Amino acid sequence: MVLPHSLPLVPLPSSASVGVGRLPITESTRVIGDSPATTQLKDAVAQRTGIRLTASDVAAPGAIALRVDGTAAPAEGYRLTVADGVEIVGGDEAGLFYGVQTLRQLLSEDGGAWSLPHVEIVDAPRFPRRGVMLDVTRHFFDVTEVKRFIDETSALKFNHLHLHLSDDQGWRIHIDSWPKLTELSSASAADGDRGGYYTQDDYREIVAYATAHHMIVIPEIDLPGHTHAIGVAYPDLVEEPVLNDGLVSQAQELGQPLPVKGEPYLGWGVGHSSVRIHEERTYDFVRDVVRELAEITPGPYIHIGGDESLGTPQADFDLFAEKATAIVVEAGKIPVAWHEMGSAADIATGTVGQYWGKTTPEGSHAEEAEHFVARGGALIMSAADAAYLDMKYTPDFPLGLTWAAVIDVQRAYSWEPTAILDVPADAILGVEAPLWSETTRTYADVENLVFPRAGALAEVAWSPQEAPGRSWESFRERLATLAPQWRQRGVNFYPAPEIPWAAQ
Ligand code: TNX
Repeated sequence: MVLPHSLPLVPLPSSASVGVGRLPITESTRVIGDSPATTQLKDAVAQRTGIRLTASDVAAPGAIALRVDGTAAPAEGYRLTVADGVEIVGGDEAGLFYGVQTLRQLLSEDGGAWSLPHVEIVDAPRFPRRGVMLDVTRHFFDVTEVKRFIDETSALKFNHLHLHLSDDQGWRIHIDSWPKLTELSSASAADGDRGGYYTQDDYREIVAYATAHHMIVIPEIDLPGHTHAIGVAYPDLVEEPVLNDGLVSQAQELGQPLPVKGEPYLGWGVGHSSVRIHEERTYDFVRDVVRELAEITPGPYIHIGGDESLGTPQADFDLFAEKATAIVVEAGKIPVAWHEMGSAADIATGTVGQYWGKTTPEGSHAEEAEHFVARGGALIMSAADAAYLDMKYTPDFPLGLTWAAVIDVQRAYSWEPTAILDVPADAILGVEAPLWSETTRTYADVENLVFPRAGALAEVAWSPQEAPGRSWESFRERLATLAPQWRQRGVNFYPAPEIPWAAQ
């Protein structure tokens, strides 16, 4: 018998049974259905096999039929049957899209002939939130690169894209009411590299592309710290830099400059900047930025930052957290904040916290994160020593940092998001894997850190713990089968030695 987990699938489906035969896919295979997923399927098959499938309105032998039926599968779920023909039934359009991603991974070639294994898959995600984050501030990635990131992460069934749009090194989204942000503060990036920014039309284009791939975009404006770039454009909004010991010694070690108010900051140091907490103009600014972002963001969330505000006095930080989250609620969106904002007693009800502490919490991290739940919110788990895509794979890996951990593929795979904090299981929305971009000077560098670990995190977020094959041994065999697909699509993945990579 062929075991379900021997299927070449990442993430692992909830259940699968495998038959013995195979269904050939040829020029004469027809595609039936009128969903946008039909075109996505045809494009994916053409890209992988060179075969351009044609549409048909009527049943045809061996055809691939796609449809949505809300009674056949839950939201984002699907059933995929391969026998004399193929049927994919999505619980909704997203489910159908995920069924297509599964079919893509199942295609294989033997002696020039393409086919699919006979199989019956019933699948749905474990967590509703499966996110990736791209830091476009420390280094900037243009619209084409962000679309590539969406292509490759949505193929792994990620459904949220968090864009870190502002930080000390640059401001990356045009705001009509505060035009100097992009005029004066977008050209810079870490290490003196080239910056850039998105016009609101660029941003809309990203959102539309993400939507077509069933990803919700979460824009982040990081406040009240990580705001040096705001002061390059509008000096009256920010305080003088506060130099902490860690910052000074890190700058010395790396040979990087220290922040100077009003001048672009090109180093990697954190925790030195803060907006002015007691100026009403600061809140005019936050209100305008949030309003403009809300207008171009169809998704329900706006991320307001909150991490590492080491230069902001605690009481001021808490006051800011309360005001800023209330502003997001007023703008009709759900606030998201890094877990530190959970220190604020009256953080807006329903705010979603993003936990970036370790898998064994340190200091006040757990308490802060748990406070979001006490305030009627929920949590996204981004444990830095497991889910951070910017950590090195090995101690001497050329890209990445090590402050949280060295994270090989097995470590990214082997953690349990519900086992970290003392909250009810349903308070955990899911997982987000962030890519911070201090060390990634090109998009090829980004791909090298993201792949293959995003595959591991996709499985943590999608696959039920009890599914047969939800184990490292099975995962490494299945992950190996993605190599030929990634190579064909030009994905610059790191061929980690833990994985028995397939030649083809
Ligand atoms: C911490 S974790 C940060 C970022 C850095 C990252 C580098 C968190 C919410 N903030 O500002 O880019 O470490 O790993």
